[in-house]
Amino acid sequence: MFSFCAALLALSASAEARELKPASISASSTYPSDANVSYETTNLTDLKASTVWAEGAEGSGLGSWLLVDLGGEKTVTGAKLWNGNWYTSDFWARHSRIKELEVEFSDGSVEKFTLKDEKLPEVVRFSKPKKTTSVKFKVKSVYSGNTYNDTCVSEVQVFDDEPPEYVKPASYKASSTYPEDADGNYFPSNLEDGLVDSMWCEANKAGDGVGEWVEWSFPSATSISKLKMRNGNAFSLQFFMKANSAVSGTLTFADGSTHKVTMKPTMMDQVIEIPAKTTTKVRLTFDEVRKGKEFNDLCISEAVFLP
Ligand SMILES: [Ca+2]
Ligand SMILES: [Ca+2]
Repeated sequence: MFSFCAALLALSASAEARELKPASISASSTYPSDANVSYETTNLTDLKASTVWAEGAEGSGLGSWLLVDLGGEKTVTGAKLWNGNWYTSDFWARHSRIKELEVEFSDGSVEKFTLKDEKLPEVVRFSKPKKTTSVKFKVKSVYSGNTYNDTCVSEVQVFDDEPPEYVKPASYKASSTYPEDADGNYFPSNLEDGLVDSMWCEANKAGDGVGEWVEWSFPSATSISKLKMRNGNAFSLQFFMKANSAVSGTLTFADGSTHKVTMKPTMMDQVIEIPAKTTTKVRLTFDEVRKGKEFNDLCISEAVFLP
């Protein structure tokens, strides 16, 4: 649908914990960048699954590692890895992915995981909350790429033992969802992965997104008072201008009451205050959209409700 790699997630296990912002990430080696593509470790936390780190060692990089410096002692409970090269589904198959992963903490203790060979973000949960100043991810074995030897990781998140800042939905519904393509999927769960190049897009060919909706269902009645979102296709300004974005909508709560919201025409984070409401679900129906220059589909990159 878009001529870039949207990074995309299916409904998958997510850590019920809060994401930590690493101070820095270093690596045992990094594949040399060329004029067009960088493989630097900064790509691991740039909120884009379509940018990747690749190891620069001989062969498939066994023993290569990534060291996430937490900038002080933190209690970590798990991590989420976008394993492999998520630039496109084709590139994902071309490059090697981590199979056996060793996680080492700053006290030298180690936990071992075997990752799945699937283009899905994968959560690894540590056996118990661990106090550490760093988390080292070490490649013990790989699933070989069909074209290249180099092992890639596209994005990394590390979690602590606090609840997430947003109300985590139990499930989503949508009026329509754009079909998966070479760039990935457009499921509503992309609204809460923290990434700007994964999004929900509607699939109504006749319309521009007006009347389309997304519904968040919470595990129990929960108080919400803010909608935090990244409007449109937030991959880049260029792509933001190409696809439709939301201008206004109506929130409908479990009791049938409604509240109108207005969204700013920006791909940056925005927080929309709403009257505090305790509800088991909320539906956002789009009333007005801003037309893109190239695709007549409404996309939203991130949208979560805050207490
Ligand atoms: Ca990235
Ligand atoms: Ca997203």
